[in-house]
Amino acid sequence: MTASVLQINAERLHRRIADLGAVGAIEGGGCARLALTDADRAGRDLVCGWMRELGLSVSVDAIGNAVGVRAGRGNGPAVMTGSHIDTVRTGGRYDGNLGVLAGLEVIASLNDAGIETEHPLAVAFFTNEEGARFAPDMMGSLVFTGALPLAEALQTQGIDGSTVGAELARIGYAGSAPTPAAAPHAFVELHVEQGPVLDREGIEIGVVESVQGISWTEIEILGTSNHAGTTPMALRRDAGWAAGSIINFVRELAQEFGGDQVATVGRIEFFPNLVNVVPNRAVLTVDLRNTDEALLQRAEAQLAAHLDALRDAEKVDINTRTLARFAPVPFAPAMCDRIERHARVQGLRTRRMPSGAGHDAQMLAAVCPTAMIFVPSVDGISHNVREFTHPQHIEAGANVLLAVLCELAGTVPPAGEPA
Ligand code: HGY
Ligand code: MN
Ligand code: MN
Repeated sequence: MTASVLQINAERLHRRIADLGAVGAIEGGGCARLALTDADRAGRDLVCGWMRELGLSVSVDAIGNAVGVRAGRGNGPAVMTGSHIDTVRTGGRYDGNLGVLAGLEVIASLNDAGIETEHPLAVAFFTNEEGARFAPDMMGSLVFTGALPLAEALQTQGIDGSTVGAELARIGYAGSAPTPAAAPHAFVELHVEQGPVLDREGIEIGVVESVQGISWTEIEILGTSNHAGTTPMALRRDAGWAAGSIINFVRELAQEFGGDQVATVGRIEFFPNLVNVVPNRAVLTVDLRNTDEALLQRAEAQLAAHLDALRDAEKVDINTRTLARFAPVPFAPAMCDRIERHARVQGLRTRRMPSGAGHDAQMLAAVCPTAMIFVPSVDGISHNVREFTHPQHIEAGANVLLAVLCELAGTVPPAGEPA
């Protein structure tokens, strides 16, 4: 069989998605495998076992990224695919996982068909893509590509007071492979869209041309705790009220900007968090994103001005800490063309689009030709146990990935078969 007619084994891919989805399974069919937790370790162990079963040589680097390599005829840089297997606390079973497992399915299909490649093929999962426990997100791929120093990543403190370095060692994934890694020949990531566009338009394949800019800020507000019943409103320094003002402000900012602007306050804590005490401290996070860097900077400036106004109006102290800041990243046009061409050859409808979510591919794009393949998320739901992608779309995405990787890696048919 030649690579051009090769298809993935759908049943095997769905089985692996179900098996990995059972690790850290939570009610409603999702997974909770926050980075570097025991559940993440269990997922890592399972996937590394599958890599070894497929005959890949597996290496783990100093930030815990795992890479399985299938030898090619040549020994040049590998054509790489992959994603992440850590999840948010209310994760679905496709976010990240699909990209890694579809990569393994490509390897398994080439093994079954006895097809070699000129370039080696690699499948990777990157540490802490979500950034939910330890910010920033895409931490592993940042270190892999040299955009974040290893030492800085290892000393990052999480929302639970632990550190990346200690947790990595505790779960046994502080590897020895050097970082940054040598650049791959190319990188392609298959991922669920996590938004409503493809599902709404009835399109099977998204050709991702870019990833939008991301700005994460942690804001600490310091006021005065006081009695809820006896303290006149004019005498309050209410950190809780100030936090609420920020939540309202960012929603109004996004509505005023329109377009691709989005804004989220996802995490908030009050202290002492009691019904009858005016909060003296509030900590919250603001996630701002836009496809346009200039607009994202304008949104950040308007938020900063609002914080200044709060300092004056409520006499509170406000400290800010940047948790993540990435400008929009364009993908290689030739790689996008390649994905689009293979999808259309396979009779699939395609649409070009930006990614609303961050991905490891946006970091790999700095070191090699990179692009992404999206498949639809039903109702655009993600970071939610109800995340779902239809089996036929999973298969379509994996077959496009197979074709693109075979073209990039240069397939060599089995002996005796026509080229
Ligand atoms: O936040 C994101 O976009 C990704 O899920 N880490
Ligand atoms: Mn993801
Ligand atoms: Mn995610």
